[in-house]
Amino acid sequence: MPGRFTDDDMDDGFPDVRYPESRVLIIITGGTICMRKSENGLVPARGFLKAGLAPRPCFNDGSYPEPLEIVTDDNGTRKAVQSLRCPISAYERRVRYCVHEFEKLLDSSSIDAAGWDQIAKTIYRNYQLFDGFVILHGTDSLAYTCSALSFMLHNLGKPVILTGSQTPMMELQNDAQDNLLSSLIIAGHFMIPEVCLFFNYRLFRGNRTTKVSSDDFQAFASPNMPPLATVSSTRTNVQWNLVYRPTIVEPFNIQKKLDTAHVACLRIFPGMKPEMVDAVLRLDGLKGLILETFGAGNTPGGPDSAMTRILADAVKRGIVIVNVTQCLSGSVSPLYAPATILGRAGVVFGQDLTTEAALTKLAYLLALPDATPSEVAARMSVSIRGELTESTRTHFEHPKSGALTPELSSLTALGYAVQKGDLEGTREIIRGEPRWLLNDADYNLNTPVPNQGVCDDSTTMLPYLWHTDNVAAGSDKPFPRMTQGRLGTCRHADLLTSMQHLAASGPNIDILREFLAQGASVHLRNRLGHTPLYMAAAAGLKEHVEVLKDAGAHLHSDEVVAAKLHASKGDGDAEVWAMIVS
Ligand code: ASN
Repeated sequence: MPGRFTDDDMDDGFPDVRYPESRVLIIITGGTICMRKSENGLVPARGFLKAGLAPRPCFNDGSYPEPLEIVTDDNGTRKAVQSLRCPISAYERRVRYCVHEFEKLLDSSSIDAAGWDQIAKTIYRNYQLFDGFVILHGTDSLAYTCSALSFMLHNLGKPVILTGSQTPMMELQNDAQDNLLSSLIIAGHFMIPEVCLFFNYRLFRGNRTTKVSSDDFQAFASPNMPPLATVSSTRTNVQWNLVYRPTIVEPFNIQKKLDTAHVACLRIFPGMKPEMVDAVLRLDGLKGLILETFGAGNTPGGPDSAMTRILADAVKRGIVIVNVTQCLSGSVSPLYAPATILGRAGVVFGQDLTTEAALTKLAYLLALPDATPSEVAARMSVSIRGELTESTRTHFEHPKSGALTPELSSLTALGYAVQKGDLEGTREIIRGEPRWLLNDADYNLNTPVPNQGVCDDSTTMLPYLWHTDNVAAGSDKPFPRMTQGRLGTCRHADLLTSMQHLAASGPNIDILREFLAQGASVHLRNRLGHTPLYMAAAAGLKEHVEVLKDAGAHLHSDEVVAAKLHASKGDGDAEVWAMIVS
């Protein structure tokens, strides 16, 4: 029965595989979504889980599962908190979640760098316990917080979705319920390793957003980049080819303490006195300025004007000045003389950065240890988290021609090469557009969980991968379960998941490294709930385990019990099991 554990499952701590379960932590910082009326107007109120979520059937299937543990401080102190489960989704998966409310809930107009640290630290402490994170936040400064977090969270491998609402959850007609429910479902179903903003049926890359309405339900826009996903009545459509993935083989980490105290933002207007700009640039301790210019990056005055001299002098004094446009969409560029002159004066072209992204990026870069003005300036005009469009960069785009199509046969060949340990063969298949292959493989999937119960894990997946190959080669069936498979019963998502798992337990460690370097997720789990790390340990592959751990892999909470059991019973390679449970 859905929601129950079978006897078999209870042995190893894994839930009923027919309905895999994801765990999501909801972090509440405040905002209209959790507000109630007071004599001073709307103010954020505590007790959101009990008052706002538990009474609503879409957030509570009535099963009242065991409490979940969350980590509350840097010493690793754990606290058990009530958890709730959403009903089974259209993807035949359940999302179980719990809530962490900040001590002091804010109207987001009061958030600052300390608040961003608090959010980043909460994610960091609880990273290994949850599959994804949803952050409830007011809309006023939401685009700033999304941008700041996108830079602060290094090598993020899991979804972090910020949302809020224009109307409190407690109002009869509200946008709070849909925004939160969709965010929860996306965080619990789709491995989008980005800081995202969800609002009004659209999921955006957070650092591309800006608030465009103070009262419409459509409060946010991402003028220079299409949404990462849209939610319609029947499905969530993820644009996998747009999803940004870290490709540095390092674990998740955070950078705290953005330097918002030494940056400023100034909007140019017709007739603005140069002295005014000079006064800002001479503020005590100022290290960086975002200059909001006209159109494609223009300011009043020519090469010999007072304005240009003031800006050039400030750059010489070590102040990083970044040119962004006042327009809602488009980029700054040296198209017109005024912008070209600014560039010659040392003002950095911020391309199509939003002001929110430019300001928080500058505060982030200035806070990095040993940041020099020239290094900060150089990094401001290149993308570090997909926050701007680099004119020369094309690798997020869908290939036009000449590249491998994501057909099942190609994936089968890839699976064969991975399994054989054929690094050159693997490279050959993914050559040219490596990221695209991984991205586009799941671009077509959109469904991370198969409906059919045929593909149980990567071991049973293997026959599917080998099936076409063997049929083509006219050879015998190498796997006993091969005949169970019919091509087409597995979705591409299973195949993609399978690739990572095959690489994690395959013979050639360099293939695993290659996959990681191309942005493959170490957190994707197969239908039995197993991570690549678990599969590598089960195969007794010490070096693979080390590489995966270096890339930030960890056991899912569901796997810990089983892994400890294997370690204590001395199953397989006890030393390798011990490496992942310690
Ligand atoms: N003032 C509120 C806030 O930003 C606005 C909202 O959330 N809709 O906290």
